[in-house]
Order: sequence, then structure tokens, then C-alpha cells
Amino acid sequence: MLHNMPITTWPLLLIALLCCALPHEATAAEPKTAGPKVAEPNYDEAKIPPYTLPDSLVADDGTPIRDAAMWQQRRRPEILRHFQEQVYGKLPGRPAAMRFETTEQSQSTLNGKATRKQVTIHFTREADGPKLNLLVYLPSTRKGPVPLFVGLNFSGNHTVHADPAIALPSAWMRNDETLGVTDHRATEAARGAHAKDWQVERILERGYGLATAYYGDIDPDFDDGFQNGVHPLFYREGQKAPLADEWGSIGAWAWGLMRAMDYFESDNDIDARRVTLMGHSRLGKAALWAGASDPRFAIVVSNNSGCGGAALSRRRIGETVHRINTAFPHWFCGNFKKYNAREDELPIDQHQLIALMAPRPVYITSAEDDLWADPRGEYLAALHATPVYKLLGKEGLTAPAMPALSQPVMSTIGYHIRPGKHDVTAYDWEQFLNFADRHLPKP
Ligand code: GTR
Repeated sequence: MLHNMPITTWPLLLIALLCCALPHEATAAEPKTAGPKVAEPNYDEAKIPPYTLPDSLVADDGTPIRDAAMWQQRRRPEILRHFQEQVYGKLPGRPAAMRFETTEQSQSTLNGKATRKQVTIHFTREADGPKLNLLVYLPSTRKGPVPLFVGLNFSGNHTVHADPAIALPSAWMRNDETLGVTDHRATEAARGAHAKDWQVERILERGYGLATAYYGDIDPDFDDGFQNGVHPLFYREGQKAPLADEWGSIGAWAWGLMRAMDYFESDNDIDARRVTLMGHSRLGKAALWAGASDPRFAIVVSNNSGCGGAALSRRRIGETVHRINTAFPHWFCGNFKKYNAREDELPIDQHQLIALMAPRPVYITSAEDDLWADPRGEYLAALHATPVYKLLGKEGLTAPAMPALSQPVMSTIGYHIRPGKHDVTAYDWEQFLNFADRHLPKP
């Protein structure tokens, strides 16, 4: 999906360094805000400073969390609040005037394999207000409401399949010659360009629907001081930007996914209790945050989500808090900047983001060459979320050591690492489908 560099034979370190220097799908902008210099990335396990992870089963005041009730009533809200106030920012609720409009529908498409729906979620009464355009495919073989995968896409709904009926997005898009994006508008050139990242036919064949939307519909991915996208809809009188503990762009993308869930609840062809949320990279961070914030998502899949996603911040390997906050000042809330090069002061770490999903299943993936995202830190976060699952009577992650390449572990917390780069592959999708088959509640 993101980078198409011929990098097969270079040493891993060089690859990792290039990951920070060369563009991902949306360019990893070099730090543009003034401030202390961001430390050079470390890729050496031996140079990770010693750290202690916050204990999910001890409350902030030192009280041990002994049972499920104490977790649910006391510790979970405490951890959730830390993530809201210090990391992603607080989210608003569902807008009162929100409405759904089916703009296009076909009972039989993709050679008879699917029903297609295109649905606009209008966040305001006005037709030209901010909106999210959902593309939904449902298997023709369905006998009733179907389980569904949902995920935001990077470059427009028209990139997920060559289907000529998919509407082009109209929202701002990063210019990209390879996708034919000029003047920040999508064009026909990219139709089907990311089909391999979505495996539409395979998902349908396995009995699942797929819903997707362009993340830029919710908030264009650049730092404009939160003037575009959905943020201004919620400003109080005189407010010009979110407060330090209010949502940034990752929060907005997560919020958009929650609004998609509102739609699924209204569509009788979809089983809203069996929705698996999948996100890659920055959208994996958003998926985890949406899953933590909204218990309606039955499963969350984090694909290569890295720093601010599934990877432990305190390891400071590959991408760090300081670097991500500097390159992408709009992603997290203002307060998160306090932790630049001060990870030990965070009241939480990312294993607790995974624990907020408990007891729901969550699947974490890494890619061998994606050292920027810290595969080992992603595995360790999954492992250290396990005590919360155990407290709730689930197994958590059953792999006490990091699994070998292509050896998926499918316990309540699942994990795999595959060979290759930062990407979503057909192999990854096969595992997501297997994981959903295994863990979704029965209809
Ligand atoms: C990188 C960023 C990562 C990851 C990635 C992506 O530039 O440093 O945190 O989110 O972008 O989303 O592709």
C-alpha cells in the first residue's frame, strides 16, 4: 500500500532508516515545528533504556485491581481517561443532525458476487456540510445480516477495487503522481490501484461484507490548525482549535469509524454485533483508538500500527513520541507533546490501549522489515495486555515468546509477524479472516 521501493537485498538497518526518510503513502513529513532537535532513531535493542510499564491491575492510587468488577468500574475508566486526556484527545458524541443517505445501490455486482451500497453519512443537516462516503459490499450468498469488516482507506474508495461504479472522493487528497492526484483531487487514474490491500473478492467469498471510507473525508491529513474536517463542527463559541485534551486527527478518524458503526446499526443487511475493524499504519492507530472508545466493535485488527498504535512507547526504538509529534503535530492531542523524549512520564503505555479492548478479541500484526513500527514492541504490548484478559476470564496472548515469522497465534489477543515491509498483504487478510471466523460471536 505504502511504499513500492525495490529494497529486497539491503540490510535491515538501512531499510529501517529509509522508512523514515522516504515517503510512505502519505509522506512522513520531516519535523517542521521549532523545538528541541529530535534524536536520531535507534534500532539497537541493546540501547533501549531500562523502563517499567504501568501496571494495568494497580489503580493510580496503588489499590490492587482484584476482579472483573474493579477493572470495569474503576481501572478501565481511569486508563481510558488517561488516553483521552493525554494521548488522543476526548471525542465528541454522535451529532444530533446526523443522517444517512444511500446514494447508489446495486443488487448484483462484481460478477454476481456482491451487493454494493454507497452511503453518505451527513454529519449536519446541510447537504454540503462535512460527510463520510461509505462504500459497502455484501456477499450475494448471504442468508441474513452479515458480519462485516470495516476500515478506512488512504486514497479513496475508488482505489479499493476497479469497479467503475465506485464514486470518486471529492475531499482534499495529498498530491501523488503515481495515483494521478493533482490539485489535491482524486482522479480516475487510481481506480483499483490498492485492490491488493483490500482483497474484496476473498472477503466476500469467506462470507463477510466490507465497508470502507476515505479517511480524508473525516479530516484531511495535514496540519492546518484544525480548520477543515469535522473538528470545527464541535467548536464552542469563539473556539478556534481543539483544547490540549481534545481530539486531533487520529481521534477524528476514530470518531468517523464510530459514525460508520452508527450506520451499520441501521442497516438490516449488516450484523452490527459482528463488525471487525481493521486499520493499517496510522489508520491502525485510529482503529485501536476507536475499538478502545467504542465497545460496539467486536474485534479490532491493528496492522503495522507502530508508534502511538500497538507499539510500546517506552521502548523508544524506531519511531518515537517526539518524532511522531514533530512530523505529525495534528495526529495526537496537544497534551501528548508533553511526553516528547519523556516517555517514562506517560501515565499509561500502549499495552493498556490493547487492554481497553478486553475481553473482546484483538489481532496485532507486524512485518519483519518494518522496524520503524517496532515489531517487538507490538508483540510485547500484546503480551502485556494479557493480565487484564486473564482477569476477565480470557486467555489473552498465549505466546510467551515472540512467534517466528508466519506463525500466527490466534488466542483472544492474536499476533503475527510476516516477512516483508510495511504493507497489507493477501497473507495478512487470510489471517484476519481466520481470526474473525474463530472469534466472532455466533449469530
Ligand atoms: C509514517 C509514520 C508512522 C505510520 C505511517 C503510515 O510516516 O511515521 O507512524 O503511521 O506513516 O501511516 O503509513
